[in-house]
Amino acid sequence: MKTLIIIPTYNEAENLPSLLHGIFAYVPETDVLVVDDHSPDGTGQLVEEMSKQDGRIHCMHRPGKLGLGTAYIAGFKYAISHRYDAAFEMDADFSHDPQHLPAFLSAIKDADLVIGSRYIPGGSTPNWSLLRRLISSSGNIFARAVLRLPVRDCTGGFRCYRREVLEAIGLDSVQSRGYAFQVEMTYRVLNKGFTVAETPIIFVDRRLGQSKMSRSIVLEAFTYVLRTRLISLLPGHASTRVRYVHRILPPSPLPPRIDAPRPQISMQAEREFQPEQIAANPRKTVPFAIPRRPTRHL
Ligand SMILES: Nc1nc2c(ncn2[C@@H]2O[C@H](COP(=O)(O)OP(=O)(O)O)[C@@H](O)[C@H]2O)c(=O)[nH]1
Ligand SMILES: [Mg+2]
Repeated sequence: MKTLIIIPTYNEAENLPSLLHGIFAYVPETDVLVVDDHSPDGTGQLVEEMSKQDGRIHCMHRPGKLGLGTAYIAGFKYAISHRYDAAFEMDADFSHDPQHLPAFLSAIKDADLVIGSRYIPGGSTPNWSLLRRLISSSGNIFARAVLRLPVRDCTGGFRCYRREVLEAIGLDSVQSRGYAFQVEMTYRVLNKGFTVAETPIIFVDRRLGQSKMSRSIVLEAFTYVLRTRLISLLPGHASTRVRYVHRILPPSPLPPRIDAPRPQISMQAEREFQPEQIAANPRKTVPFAIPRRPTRHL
């Protein structure tokens, strides 16, 4: 199965080299597409340089910060036009642990969309504050109840879609950008009658860099859910509702942990980290080798 992992980035230069190392350590056969929104910290140049050294790494540059939702749409269109069989959504900040990737790849053989779920047995959010846990879980309960979705984690952004799904759901009319984007995609996929499976993930908070979560993103999700429910009550809509196909998968054994070497920058250098330095010499920030694709013996 030809697979693409789409990673939207905005100021993730600190995370990306070790994340790519982790991804290729667990799933060496996949390709990666980084969709960078002209990050001021030089993430785009860094990935550009890495892509010259490794054919599995691809980069899409956009002129400015255009939002997570549109970054994924651009990535999905790339996956469709390059005939990938499946495409992942994955964050750059290590909240989505590459160790879970093999479980997704095995689950996508029997499902059209696999969602990494924090809210099923085996899933968790171990280092979240009580407040963040409350916002996320109540948001999920609200979306599930109002839109009548069977999916436990409909805001989660660690996912794998089959290409046929991306081709069928009308990517051009997707409007949402933040957490609402994940809810909207889930709703569209289920309403087209595709099979959705949830696999448990342990979601850890970002180690480096800053979250781009904001109050307006939470508000967008709230209004999307209400608006969509109201529209579904209009005459003509109820009849289009299909039977949802949804499965909750048990935790599968994780592969042995492979620790990615951290970039060898001292605390001092990290504090004085200058974006221009990356732009001038990106290779300096990649002090370790990325695992190679295994040689095929035909
Ligand atoms: N291309 C692009 N990536 C973004 C944008 N906003 C956030 N991201 C990336 O989306 C992922 C999730 O964002 P993050 O800040 O971790 O959100 P949080 O996990 O909800 O706190 C990270 O890889 C970010 O770099 C954006 O406007 N454009
Ligand atoms: Mg994050």
